[in-house]
Parts: sequence; C-alpha cells; structure tokens
Amino acid sequence: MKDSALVVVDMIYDFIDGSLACQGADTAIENTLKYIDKETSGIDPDDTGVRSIYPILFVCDHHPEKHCSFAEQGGPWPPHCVQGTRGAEIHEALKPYASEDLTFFKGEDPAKEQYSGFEGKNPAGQSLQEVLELLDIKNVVVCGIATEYCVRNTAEDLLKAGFKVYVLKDCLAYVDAKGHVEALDAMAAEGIKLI
Ligand code: VGL
Ligand code: ZN
Repeated sequence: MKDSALVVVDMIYDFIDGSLACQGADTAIENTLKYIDKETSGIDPDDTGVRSIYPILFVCDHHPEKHCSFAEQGGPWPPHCVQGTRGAEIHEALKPYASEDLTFFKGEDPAKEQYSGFEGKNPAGQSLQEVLELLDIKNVVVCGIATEYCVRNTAEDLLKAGFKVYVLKDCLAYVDAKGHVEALDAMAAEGIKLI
C-alpha cells in the first residue's frame, strides 16, 4: 500500500513471556515478521541490501518502578515493562527494525495510565501522530499486544486523527480471549479494517 506505515504495539518481553505474558504472543510475533518480510521490505535499486520500503514504528510501554497501574500502587496489573529491565525490551527478532526516531515510549509518568500509543513520545519528544504526519502517511497498519488495551486504543486514536486504519488480526496477542474478540468486533464496527 502506498503512503503506509506499520505500527507495532508493545511487542516487548513482559507481554510475551514475562509478568503480563499474553495469549498468542509467539504466533503474533512470527506472523508480524512474515508480514514485515512480505509487505514492508523491498530491494532498494540504489542500494545493495534489502531495506524497509515503508516505515515501521514501535510503541513501547515503559514504566517507572512504582507506576500507578501496578497492583502495589492500587492498579490492575502486576509490575511490567519497567524501564531498564529485559521486560521493557522489544523482542529480539523485531529489534533490528526499530530505530530511535520511530520508537515511542508511553506510561513514563508514574501517575498516568496510558494505553494509547498516541500518548507516547520518541526520544526527540515527538508524538506518533506528529511523525506519521511528517512522513505523509495516510494508511496505518497496526499489530501488537494487547488487543483489548494498547492495540485497540492506538487504533481508535489513529482513526479519530483521520488515518485509514488496518489491524492485522493474525498478529495480535491478548489478555483474555473473549475480550480479544469483543475488541475486534468493536474496532470493525467503528471502521477499522481487520486484515
Ligand atoms: C497494556 C496492560 C498494561 C497494553 C499496558 O499496552 O496493552 N496492557 N499496560
Ligand atoms: Zn503498562
């Protein structure tokens, strides 16, 4: 697709095999790698190697040690994605596709829950929306973890901001199977395309 970007949400270790390990994470990663290989890579005629022909942006949950979403602080979740720990790292197979400018960290304020990638910032302080607009992106393909939380919130914010939004239904993992199906149905009803 022309004018497209892929947004990979929270494919980080605590959601894969850590404290908040989600159902379907391994398959979601495998399928994401296949998608990247098939759809976002191409031979650059001016270069010798393979490059991404459309940008891949990463959203990463990135909490301080005592974040308000953690059970000890009265929140719903076990501690997860704590800054500086393995649990906060992007899966090693995806990491080579992540560049600093296109990685957006959310949940850094100890007092705020942030499920949407729209609330994240890259190290230069830019938001996902700002960067997508700078890149002149019209179509945004979304995959990641968890369907019911960060994926859904990010996809909905993208739609509200005027992008065409596609969710890769085989590249998702979730906290709860029923919640996953309900979130997919809700997104489809709102005009997000499941592909
Ligand atoms: C998320 C639970 C806790 C998510 C973040 O990004 O989906 N879920 N923190
Ligand atoms: Zn979190």
